[in-house]
Amino acid sequence: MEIQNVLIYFIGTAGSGKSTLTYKYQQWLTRQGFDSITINLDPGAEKLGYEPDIDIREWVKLNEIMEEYQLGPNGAQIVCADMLALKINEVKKLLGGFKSNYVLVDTPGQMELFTFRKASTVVIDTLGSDNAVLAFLYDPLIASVPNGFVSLTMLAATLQFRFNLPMVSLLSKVDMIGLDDLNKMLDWSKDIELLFNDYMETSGDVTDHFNFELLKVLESMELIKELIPTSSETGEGMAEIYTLCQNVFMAGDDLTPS
Ligand SMILES: Nc1nc2c(ncn2[C@@H]2O[C@H](COP(=O)(O)OP(=O)(O)O)[C@@H](O)[C@H]2O)c(=O)[nH]1
Ligand SMILES: [Mg+2]
Repeated sequence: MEIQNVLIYFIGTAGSGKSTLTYKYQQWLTRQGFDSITINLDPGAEKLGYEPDIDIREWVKLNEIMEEYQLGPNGAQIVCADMLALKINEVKKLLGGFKSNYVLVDTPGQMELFTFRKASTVVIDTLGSDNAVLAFLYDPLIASVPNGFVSLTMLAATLQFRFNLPMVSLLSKVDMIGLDDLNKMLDWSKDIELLFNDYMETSGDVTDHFNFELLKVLESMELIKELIPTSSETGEGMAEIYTLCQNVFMAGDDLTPS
């Protein structure tokens, strides 16, 4: 059975590896015989490292907005984030010209701009939310301590709350970390008691602000679930991303290349 225009939004904190993974996952899909296209939604991207098929910078560019409105980078980022919504119909028009199994969306470097501005809900609705999935990247440099891990999970919760879309959770850049750290994060993602105990051990007297019930709620919302280790450097995890997205949209049916 063939599906078309499934949208995967790669979302994560700045530097978590969204752009690199967008490109590497496209290369992986191509090798498997699947068509895919990439959309860059980051108006501030200076070097993407790949040529997106559709690029928001054609219409909205951070340095031009800074100049035109006499703004610093922070103010201009906000204007850009809102202008995404004004130009998204152009993106949609171009998208209509492609026939692809997968549309890989590389989101803005500063995640909070995409998460909190109303424009991003317009973007998601316009491009089509029926067949969209969020791929949330846990940056291992943040997630390797318990409070970093929990903070990222709460960010994921915020995304789920804002967009109400299915979400898959990936641990990115795993080639950069040691096996002990990797196993620790994977264990936390499967065992909230272990996460809680490690948190208590490392956080000393600030534990008043945190309790086990919160982790139970996050787990019951399916926000703490087994992380998929990925690396754009080694290619680890690409097949697993495919399988996860498959499960979201196809209830596990196999998808044969067109
Ligand atoms: N070693 C390694 N570096 C990575 C990986 N993914 C991204 N990077 C590097 O991390 C930095 C940030 O990546 P980028 O994709 O631009 O992150 P973004 O801000 O989330 O789009 C870049 O220098 C990348 O080369 C990975 O899987 N392994
Ligand atoms: Mg990027």
